[in-house]
Amino acid sequence: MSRSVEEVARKIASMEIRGAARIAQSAARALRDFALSYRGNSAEEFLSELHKAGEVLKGARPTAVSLPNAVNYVLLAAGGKDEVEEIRSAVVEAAERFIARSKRALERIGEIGARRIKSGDVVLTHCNSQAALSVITTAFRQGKEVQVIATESRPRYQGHLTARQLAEQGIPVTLIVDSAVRTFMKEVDKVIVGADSIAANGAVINKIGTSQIALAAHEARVVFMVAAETYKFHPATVIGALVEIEERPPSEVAPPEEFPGVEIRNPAFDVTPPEYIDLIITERGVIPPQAAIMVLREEFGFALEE
Ligand code: RUB
Repeated sequence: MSRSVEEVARKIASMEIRGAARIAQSAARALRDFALSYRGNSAEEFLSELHKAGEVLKGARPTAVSLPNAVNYVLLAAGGKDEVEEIRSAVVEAAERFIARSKRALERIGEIGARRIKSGDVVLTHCNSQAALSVITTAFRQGKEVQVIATESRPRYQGHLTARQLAEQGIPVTLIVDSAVRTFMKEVDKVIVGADSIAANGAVINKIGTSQIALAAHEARVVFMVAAETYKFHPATVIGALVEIEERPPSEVAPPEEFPGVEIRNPAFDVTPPEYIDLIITERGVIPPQAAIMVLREEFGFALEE
C-alpha cells in the first residue's frame, strides 16, 4: 500500500483535511498519485492495489458520501482495462475530471444560489462549507449587501474558519455560540448550510446542530437552504441504506479524565428531515428536497441495480 494513500486517509480521519468537498478531492488526488507512482507490471495486481487503496480512503471517515462517490468514480474508469498503462491513464484522467468537475460545481452553485440572496439579507451559516460560502461570496461580489451570522460549531470550531474567511473578503460577519441560534433567528432572512450526504428522501446530513437550526428557522419562517454538489447525494439510500453518523472521540468535547463517571458523547453530524428544508442548490439547479431521488437516478442510475 502506498504511504501517500495512508497519509491522506490519516489526514481525513484526523480532520486535517475536512469538509465533504475537500475530502472527496483529496481522495481522488491520492488515487491519481498512487496510479502515477505504481511501478509493477501486472494489470491484475495494479487493479487490486487500486481497490485496496480505495478501501483505505473510504474507511477514513464514514458520513460524507462524497468520499466513496469520488473513489468509486475514479475506480470505475479503471474497470475492464487489461494493460497497466491503460489503467494508469484512465485513473489519472478520471481523478482530474472529478476534481475539475467538483471545482466547477462549486462556482456554479455560487452563481445559482446567489440569485436567492437579496441585497440587505442577513444570512446564517453553520460549520464551514465551501458550497454555502460560494453562494454568500458570489452574492457579495455581485454587489449585494450581505451580512453573515456564523455559528462557532462546537466542538471543532469550524465556524472560526468561516468567520475569518468571510472577514478576509470584507463581508460583515458576526460569530455566535451554537446555542444562540434561536435568539438571533429573528434577525435572520435566510439560513444556508452545506451537506455531507443527502438521502433519497431529501433528508440532509450535515454538521451536528444543523437540524436544530432548521427547526429554529422553521419556527421563525426563515428560508432554510442547502448548497450541495450532486456527488453529495447518497446512492445506497435508494436501496434502503442508512447514512452512518460518525461518533468522534469524547476528548474533542472535554477531557474525559476530568469527568470520572461521566459518559461524553460526540456525534459529528445530524439529520435534517426534508420538511424543514426549503430548497437544495446543486450545480444543475435548484430542487426541492423531495426531488433528491431524481438526482440520484440521473447521477448514479448504474449503481442502483443490485
Ligand atoms: C463539515 C461539514 C460541512 C459539509 C459541507 O464537517 O459538515 O458542512 O462537509 O462542506 P467536518 P463543503 O468539518 O466534520 O468535515 O460544502 O465544503 O463540502
